[in-house]
Amino acid sequence: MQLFIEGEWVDALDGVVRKIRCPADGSFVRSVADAGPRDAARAISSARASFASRVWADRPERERGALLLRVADLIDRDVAAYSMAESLDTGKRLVEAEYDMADIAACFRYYGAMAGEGIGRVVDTGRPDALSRITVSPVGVCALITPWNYPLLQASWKVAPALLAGNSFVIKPSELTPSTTMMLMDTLSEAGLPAGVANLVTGTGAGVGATLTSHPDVDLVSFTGGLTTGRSVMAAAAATVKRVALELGGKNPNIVFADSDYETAIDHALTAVFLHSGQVCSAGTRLIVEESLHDRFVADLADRASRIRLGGPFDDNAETGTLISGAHREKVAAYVAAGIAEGAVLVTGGSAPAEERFADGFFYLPTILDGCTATMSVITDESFGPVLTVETFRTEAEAISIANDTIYGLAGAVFTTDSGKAQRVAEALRHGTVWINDYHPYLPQAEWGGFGQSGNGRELGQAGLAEYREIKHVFHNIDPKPPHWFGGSPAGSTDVAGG
Ligand code: TXE
Repeated sequence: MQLFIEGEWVDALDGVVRKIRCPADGSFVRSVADAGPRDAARAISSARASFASRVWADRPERERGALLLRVADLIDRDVAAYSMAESLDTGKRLVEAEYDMADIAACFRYYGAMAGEGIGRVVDTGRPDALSRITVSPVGVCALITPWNYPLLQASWKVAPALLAGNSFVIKPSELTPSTTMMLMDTLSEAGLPAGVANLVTGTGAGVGATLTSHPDVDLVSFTGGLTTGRSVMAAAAATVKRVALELGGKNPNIVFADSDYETAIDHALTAVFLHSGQVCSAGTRLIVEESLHDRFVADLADRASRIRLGGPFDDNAETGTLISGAHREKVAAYVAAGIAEGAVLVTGGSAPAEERFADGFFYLPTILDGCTATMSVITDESFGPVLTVETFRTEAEAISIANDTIYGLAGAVFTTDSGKAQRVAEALRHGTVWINDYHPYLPQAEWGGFGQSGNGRELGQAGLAEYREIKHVFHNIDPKPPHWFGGSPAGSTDVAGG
C-alpha cells in the first residue's frame, strides 16, 4: 500500500487497496495502493524539490552514467526475483521475463556507457569577436507512464535516459503490473541515487495519471500505452505545453513475397504475431502475403498456430501465455467477432481454450482470420491479442500500399530473397522500424518509435536521450562594444546589433 516518495516508502494519502492477481490463474500476488491526486501531487513536489536542489542534475554526467551501470549489475544480481515478479504480474512465461530482464540491464548499460558523449558542441559564429556553443540541460521533472505488457522494459527505456540526462521523475506503472517498477525504486536507491530524484505512485489513469499529465510542475510526459489514452495525455499536457513523447502501438504489416525462404517466413510469421499472445506493440498482426503463395502459406500457418501450447508462467511445456485481464480478452474476442461479421473467414482459434486447466486464467487461442480487407475494424484497430489477419497482394506496389494503409506506423517486416526488392519496400514503408527477413529484434542503440498515430518522439538510441534534454545556445561576445542600434549614438557611429 506504499508509494515511493522522497526516497522512502510512504503510505498513500488517498485511494483504495488493489489486489494484484496473476492473470494466468487468478492467484494473489500482492496488494498495492490505487492512490489519488494528492499522492501524485506529493510525488511531483518531491521530484520538483530534488530537481531544484540540483543534487542530481549537477552531478557530472559520467557519475550519472556510472550509477546506471551499477543499476544494470544489480538487476543482473536480482534477476531471479525480478523475473518471478514480472511473470506473476503479467502471466508471461518465466523464460520470457528472464529475456526481458537481460534487455533491461542492457538498456541501463547502453545509456550508462553513453555518459559524457555528445553533451554539446561549438558553433561557428562567423565573427572573430564571439564564441558560440550549444549545451544540453535536463528538462526537469518527468512523468513516466508505462503499460502492462512489458512493465519494467518500458520503464527502463524511460528511466535510464531520463536519469542520464539529469532529470528527476515520477513513474506510474500500469495499475495491473506495478511490482517490478516498485522493485526498481529500491535498486536505484541501492545504486546510490539521491532521495527525491526517483518517485513512484501506483494507481489508475483517472486516479493519478491525470494529475501527472496536467500538473504545472511536470515538464515532460513520456507515455506508452493505447492510442485513445495517448490522445488524452497529449490534450492534458497541452495546457502547460509539456514536452510529450508517446508510444501508442501499431497495426504492423508483415509482407511475405512468394520468393521468400518458405520455412523462415512461416516461422517468423508465427512469432511476429503470437509472441506474448500478441500483446506486443510491434506485433506483426497483418500478414500481407503474395497471392500465389497464399493458400499453402495460410494452411501451414493455421496448422502450426493450432498446435501452439498455452500455459502459465512456470509451465515448461508452454510456448505462450495468457492475456492480461478478462476485460482485455473480451475486447480481443469482440474484434474477432466483428471481423467475422464483416466477412473475414475464421481459419483457426477464435475462442478461449476449452480445457478446464485454463478456466482461472484469461487465455485465448491463437487465431487466424483470412480474407480480410482494409476497412474491417480488426484490420484498422489494434486488438492487442493473438489475432492474425490475412490480406493478399499481386504486385510490389500493391503490397506497399496495403502495408501503409493505416493510421499507425510503428513497425513492419518484409520477407523476400530479392535484396533489391527488400530495400525498395523497406524504404517505402511508413513505419518506424522495418525488419528484412526477420521479426522483432530491437537494439538499445537503435531508435524505436512510430510514424503517424503510433506516437511522437523516439525511445532508445541517441534520440531516446535527446527527448530528456533541453538544448541551449550560449553566445559569448568576447570583445563587447555598444551596438548603437538606437538613437543617441555618438555622431558617425554605424555599429548595429546582430539579429
Ligand atoms: O492501456 P492504457 P490499456 C494498447 C492496446 C490495448 C489498449 C488499451 O491496444 O488494448 O492500448 O490498453 C495509464 N492519463 N496498448 O487500457 O489505458 C494506465 O494506468 C494518464 C498498447 O491497458 O493506455 C497505464 O499506466 N495515464 C501499448 C498506461 O496509461 C493514463 C501497451 C497505459 O494504459 C490515463 C498497452 C490517463 N488519462 C496497451 N489513462 C503499447 N504501445 O505497447 C490510463 N493511463
